[in-house]
Amino acid sequence: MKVLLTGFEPFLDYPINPTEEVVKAIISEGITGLEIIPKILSVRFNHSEKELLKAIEETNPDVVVMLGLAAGRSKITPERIAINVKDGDLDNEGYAPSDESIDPAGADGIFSTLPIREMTNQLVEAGLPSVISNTAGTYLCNNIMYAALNYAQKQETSYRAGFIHIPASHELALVNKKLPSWSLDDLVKSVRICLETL
Ligand code: PCA
Repeated sequence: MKVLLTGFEPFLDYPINPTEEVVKAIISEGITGLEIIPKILSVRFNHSEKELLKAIEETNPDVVVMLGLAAGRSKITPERIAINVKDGDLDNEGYAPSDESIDPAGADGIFSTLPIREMTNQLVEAGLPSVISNTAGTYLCNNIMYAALNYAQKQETSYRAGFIHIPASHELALVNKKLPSWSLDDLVKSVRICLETL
């Protein structure tokens, strides 16, 4: 099974994005039975979606698993749904959309097609706190989750897709002192378990 695994570059007040480290670690360790293709996306409303869809076209994956930092969350949170909205803080090229649609002709919301319940169950069983999240926000993470699922619905030979938000790493929390954080080892272990449920 071919999996496209994405992370994001740093953004806003977060000089480190642990998703980059997690993707790197998963690639170097590998997971039996999965061919994992890494892709780090920029945090730019006018580019991230294009970068992702290009990677999907080039690699033709069976599954797209997207990772993002949810600074302030304290659990691993597979997202249930992406909504057709772009709204939020400045991105990395200084653009901040307000109440825009991602696809003006698209559905209001699209559900993840990953086994999110199985993922949270497996994580909790392994002693790693996890709950399903019912909102991926309206920033870049929601944007690329919506884009991947919207595009999947338009393909003949399609793929499954979904998004997992992860907490800050200790490394990031040492710089942004108010953030709850996890060890990088536990973040990597968690994403590995999520991928194994595929
Ligand atoms: N988290 C942001 C965008 C990039 C990232 O890692 C988000 O939750 O939208």
